[in-house]
Amino acid sequence: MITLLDYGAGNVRSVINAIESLGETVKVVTGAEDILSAEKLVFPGVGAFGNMMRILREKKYVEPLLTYLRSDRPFLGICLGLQALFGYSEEAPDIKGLGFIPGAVRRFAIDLSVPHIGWNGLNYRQPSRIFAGLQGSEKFYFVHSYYVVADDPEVILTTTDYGCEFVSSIQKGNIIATQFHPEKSGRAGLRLLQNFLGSPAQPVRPVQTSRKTTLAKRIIACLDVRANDQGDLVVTKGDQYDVREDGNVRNLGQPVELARRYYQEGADEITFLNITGFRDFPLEDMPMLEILRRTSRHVFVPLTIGGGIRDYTDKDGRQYSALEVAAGYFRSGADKVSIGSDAVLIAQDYLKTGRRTGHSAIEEIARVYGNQAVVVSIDPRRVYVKAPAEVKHAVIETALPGPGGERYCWYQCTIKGGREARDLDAVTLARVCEKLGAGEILLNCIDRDGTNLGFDLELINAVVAAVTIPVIASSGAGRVEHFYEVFTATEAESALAAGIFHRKEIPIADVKNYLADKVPVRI
Ligand code: 1PR
Repeated sequence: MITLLDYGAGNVRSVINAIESLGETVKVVTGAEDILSAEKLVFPGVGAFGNMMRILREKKYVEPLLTYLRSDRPFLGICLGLQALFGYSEEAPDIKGLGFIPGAVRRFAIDLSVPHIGWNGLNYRQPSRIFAGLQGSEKFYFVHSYYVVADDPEVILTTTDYGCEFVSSIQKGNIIATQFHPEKSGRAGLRLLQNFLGSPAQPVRPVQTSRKTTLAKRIIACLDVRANDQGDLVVTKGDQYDVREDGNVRNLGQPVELARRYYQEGADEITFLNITGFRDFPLEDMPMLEILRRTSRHVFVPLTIGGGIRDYTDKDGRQYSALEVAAGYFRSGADKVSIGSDAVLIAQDYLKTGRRTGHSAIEEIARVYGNQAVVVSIDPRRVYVKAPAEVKHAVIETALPGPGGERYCWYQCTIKGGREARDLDAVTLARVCEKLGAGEILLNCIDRDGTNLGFDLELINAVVAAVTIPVIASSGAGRVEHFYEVFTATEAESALAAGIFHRKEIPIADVKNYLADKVPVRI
């Protein structure tokens, strides 16, 4: 029996699913006595340091936790569950951590995108029983803006390189904690988790294959989901967002089965977009929540869900906040939520006043679940102009002139799945959303969607240059070379595709194998 400390702010579903998939049962802590009587305690922290410590204090978990840690019974902290062990964090300087491990938690001050999101390797500093069966070259999933600095080098188990070398796991007796998420790190993560859960094995130190670790470029499979005319929820795919063929919604498969297939084929992440979410109320859309629940039982890479994340008033006048909608998704197994239409409206409001309200969906979800949990999905379309001065938007000079020979264009944001164009450009939207707390940009392109012509590199470069958060390049992938192109001609951290995977034109493994000796990928 594994005891799991859920303080109510994060997605513990994926950790429970991963532990259960290894044949263990999980008891979730409901009171301090559960911590004190635990035999093996797992603490998956999610969200923000200050909020976490505040809740731990309110629930009177701090002392029992310290008692448990001092007794040296097996403990596995994950992500914020590692940071909680330290006394001080730059994320919340006024709020004390547990102070069990001397040191501090610092924010990345580097030249690369922050948060550090994605699959990175480990430099093994010491042997540990949790490394049994690992080769040394495996990558694990990270998502964080802060890292721990341990005063005592003896506790450092692994480090990882990302702009600097930081501590990615620690061990002190039976207390182990990782900055990465084993429950989201595919087979390698499950192995590590199994090593923790099982009876203690001989400590091993895997052989390292390279001197420094590298963050892999991520390949993301995207599943656009909606009900077809018969009312079944299907994975569909549009051509420039038109998902109908001969009047019917294209049906390219079942969401849960496809997600599982992509996980097995090596997808680094899976994104579900409820593409009619803007007109339905997602919390009433039980099938979508059920899809997430079922998927997260078998898929151990990050899951993002988008569609309909906004404030909502139901027919009886009851109001739901976007945060409540997001919470429903997180509880069902999502790791990140993606906000589309509402992000455009939020940004337009912000630009009108120049002030944050503190209550937008982006701000509220980021505050509770952390910036890394908030993706903003942008659906832009090219608009050509003869000269930059014609519009007040971010205009680029394009190598692909318009129908009238125009040499300039801007990217107009749309809402409701491309149905409504707004007076806002994609570059400004990305910039404002970063300011409000978004952790990642999912950058679609309506002109390229479903065309197989390759990614719109000009759009991607313009947005990447405007923000410091990671950008997912999306729309237009048709050949393996397009992935190479997007990773070498732009600084996009990941590339998302849909049609070529659904139609089995190019398996994910072929994309990875093609890239393997050219750009860092997770094999
Ligand atoms: O506005 O917050 O409710 O969110 C709705 C979400 O649904 C948005 O993220 C929006 O992008 C998405 N969406 C809405 N309508 C459509 C449509 O296709 N009619 N899908 C749609 C957008 C997602 C793309 C696609 C890539 C790759 N499609 O990410 O997967 O273009 O396709 P490809 O590789 O086949 O070219 P809200």
